Amino acid sequence: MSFYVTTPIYYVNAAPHLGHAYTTIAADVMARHHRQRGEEVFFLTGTDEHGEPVADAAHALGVEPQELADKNAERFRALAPQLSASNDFFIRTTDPQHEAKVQEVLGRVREGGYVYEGTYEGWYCPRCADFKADNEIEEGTRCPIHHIELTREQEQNYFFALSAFQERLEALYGEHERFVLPATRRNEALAFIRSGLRDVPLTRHRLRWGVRVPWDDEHVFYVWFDALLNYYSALSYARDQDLTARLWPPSYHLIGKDILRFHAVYWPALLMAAELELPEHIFVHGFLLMDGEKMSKSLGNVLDPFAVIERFGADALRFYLFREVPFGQDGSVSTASFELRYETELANELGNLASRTIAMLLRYRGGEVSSGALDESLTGDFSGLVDSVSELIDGAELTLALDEIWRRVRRLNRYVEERAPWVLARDPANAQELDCVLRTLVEGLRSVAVLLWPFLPGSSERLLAALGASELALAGAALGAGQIARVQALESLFPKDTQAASA
Ligand code: ME8
Repeated sequence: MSFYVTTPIYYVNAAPHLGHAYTTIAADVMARHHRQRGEEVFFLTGTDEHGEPVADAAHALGVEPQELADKNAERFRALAPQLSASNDFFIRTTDPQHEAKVQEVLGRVREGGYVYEGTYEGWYCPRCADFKADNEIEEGTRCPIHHIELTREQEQNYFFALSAFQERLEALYGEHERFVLPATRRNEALAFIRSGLRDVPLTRHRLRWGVRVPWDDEHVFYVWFDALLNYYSALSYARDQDLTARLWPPSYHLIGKDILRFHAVYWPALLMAAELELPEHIFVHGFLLMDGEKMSKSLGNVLDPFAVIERFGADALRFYLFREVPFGQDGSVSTASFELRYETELANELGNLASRTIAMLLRYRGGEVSSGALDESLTGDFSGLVDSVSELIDGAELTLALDEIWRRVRRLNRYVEERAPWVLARDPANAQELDCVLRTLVEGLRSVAVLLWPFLPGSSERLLAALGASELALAGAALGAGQIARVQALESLFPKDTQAASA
């Protein structure tokens, strides 16, 4: 079994921000979960460095595009480890191996008869690097996404015969209900296809900053075709050996809703033209809305991922984003709601559960955990949990998966209150019962920690180390599958005094 997941490659025209962090974390959660299943996983992210978005930004700064690309690509590369993202490779579209692969594949598309010369005339947004159809234009001939004025382009181009794939794309959507997820995005893409596909420019004549077209020196490839092919090219040079046969096609492309058409329409058509297998799923998430209506005292009013990580750690950011905004939908994020969730959920619910459980075992049993059966009043509430979390993550339902686990964190907290070990500890006649309660509790804690690892990798590892149970495999995640012998003291997982955390 292999699992290949990608993020979009990000434009290097500006610095990384929370939106980029969001998709990268989502891909990381999926990658980590599949590694826990023992699958061969490949997680790809990187930067999109050609085309007008970058050339124009460099021009405005008075530097060469390559210089801007080099500088900002490093910032994106550095973002991944800051987020605790475990990507297997970081691709840059200025990598010579990528450029050669783009030339090879698009040369093949031309040989297949899907490329012809023509004149493009129409509206173009240089920030999207996108040709806009008349019905996509905002009032005042503006871009519906960037709200800047569109330019009128007329140039001699090579075209990609997208319209030749009309029927095959409709058939693809008919046969593979879950090719694009969620269903609302699938319907949107299908409606676009059904409205009638027009051929699109494959090359640009005026622009110099791009991959050279091998059959015509005057042209570079249109940046979107160059960019999309990163998902394919990376496998051929990320390692010493070519991984394509082992890992192609991708299991999941994760993207934001802004780039749906490129991925859900152009990309499968291009792959069909190149006779390559299609990805299994494209999951389209919503937008994080950063209006920050409510201001937090310590973080200001814009949720800056770097500030959050520095003060609260990457885990807290990872958790917050998937708790706060249902993955797949748009949703607002703010520093105030971040701090609220940190305190009420991470610190009070999970952090306290861990510290109380360990503290009671240390106080009443010198850290030793007895062996024997678990308390059936709790085990029933955990049955089927591992499978349901796996199923949800299979469908990229990250918020629902996290919610399933979190309901068990809350269940464990209620269990502590129900069984009140501190009351049991007063009477030696209850020793057996106390042993059973503590054993059940610590095993429940282990189970949720293993399941939470994709979301909270650092905290889960610390917690599991304190439980002397560092095994992360999902096969051993179920409540009752483990046997903890003794626990060790654990420093607060989510300190409320975050100055201390960052010190
Ligand atoms: O489009 N909320 O790059 P890009 C959620 N280079 N996600 C967001 C977001 C927000 N507010 N803002 C950005 C490009 N994103 C192309 C992609 S792929 C072959 C080429 C995330 O730097 C989201 O994943 O504009 C979105 O699709 C992506 O960043 C756009 O990044």
